[in-house]
Order: sequence, then C-alpha cells, then structure tokens
Amino acid sequence: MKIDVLTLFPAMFAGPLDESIIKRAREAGLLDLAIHNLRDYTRDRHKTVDDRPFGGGPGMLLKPEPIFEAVEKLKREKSRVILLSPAGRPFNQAVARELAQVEDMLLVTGHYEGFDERIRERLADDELSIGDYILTNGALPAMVVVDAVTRLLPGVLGDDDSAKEESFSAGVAGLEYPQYTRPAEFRGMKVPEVLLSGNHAEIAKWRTHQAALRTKERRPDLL
Ligand code: 4FV
Repeated sequence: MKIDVLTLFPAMFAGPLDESIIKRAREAGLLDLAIHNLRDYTRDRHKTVDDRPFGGGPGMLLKPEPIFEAVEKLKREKSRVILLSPAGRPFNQAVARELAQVEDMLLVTGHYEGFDERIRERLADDELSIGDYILTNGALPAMVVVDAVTRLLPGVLGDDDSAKEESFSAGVAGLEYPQYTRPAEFRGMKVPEVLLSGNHAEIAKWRTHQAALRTKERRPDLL
C-alpha cells in the first residue's frame, strides 16, 4: 500500500511510524509511506498556507492554492484523497478494513480552524474524523489512520489470525473477552479455572459470555 501524508508538521511523524509493526511493514515493503510538507507547495517567500476567514470569525483557515498544488502533484490515478477533520465520517475498525483494500491513499491533514471549503468540494474523495474532540492539528489523526490500516495489510501482523478475534473485528460485535497470561496466581489473584482446563469448548463458551457481558456493560451501543 502507498500512503502519502500532506502536513505542516512532518517532524511529528518521525517516531510513531518508525517503530515496531509499522517499521517492519515499511522495511518489508508492505507499506510505502511518504510525508510531505505543505509549505513546499507555497510560492511566496513567506510560505503562506493560511488566511483569515471571509465574513469574519476567529482564527485562520488553510488556503486552497498550496493544497491544490500539492494534491495535483502527489495524486496518482488510483489515489483516494482523504481529509482529516472533525467534520469527517467517524473512523472505526470497519472503515480501517475498507481502507486496507485501497491501493493508494493521500491523507490531507487539517490545521488552524480548518480547510477552505473549495478543498473539500473539489479535491476530497473522503473525509474522516477520529473522534468528537478538537486536536491542535491533523497529524495525530493521520498517524492513527496509518497505524490502524497498516496492521490489517496481509503479512503485517505475525499470524493473521490475531486481527480476526479482536474487538470490533468483522463478525465480532463488541469488546474482547478478558485475557490472562502466566503466572496462574499473582498476589492472590487467580486465573479463572476454565482457562486452565484445556477444555476448548468450555473456554470458547466462557469467552463468548464474558465478551457479551463486557460489551453490554461498557458499550451497549455496539450491540
Ligand atoms: C480531527 C479529529 C481534529 C481540528 C482543528 C485540526 C483539528 C485543526 N481531525 N479527527 N478530531 N482536527 O480535531 O480528525 O484543524
């Protein structure tokens, strides 16, 4: 998969996407990630990317020219151009699975009070929000999308099974069941007997029941 990210903060991407699973996916050529600085697509010596909103109001907006220039330069035939903003459709595991099927994404991160509307109207194929809260800029949302999508790419996670049984995965409506590892007893806290029984039918029943209980308690909206 090829992912390009357009941002005013390229340095923010150094670190989170250079470790562990994402790093291995990039080294294995399963993910081709490129970070682009929006200021490189300005033409004035002040590298201006923002301006005041027509009609007044607080803050600044991202100007159309640099973003149009950048997207028209970076976009390929199959690129899906995705804006990151609080006005986007909710990003969740189902959307991550959908995007994992896409060959080529161009993520356009927001900043200031947001985008000039003509960017949304003319350039965006899609718009995503990672949650109903306001961040200082769209860099973290872009990293969240890159991380959630990359781990679903074939060959990225060790045994592909691990992406199957987890919370929000296809066919699993709800939260994951409680899990335990050694020691079987820790500070007087014992692992549920059924998990030590080796009786896989009983274990599966217990896990399904626990997952339903936890989902009902914490996220009835998922049921
Ligand atoms: C955001 C979100 C988000 C809003 C103002 C950047 C900030 C600034 N993006 N999901 N929530 N963006 O808060 O995607 O433009």
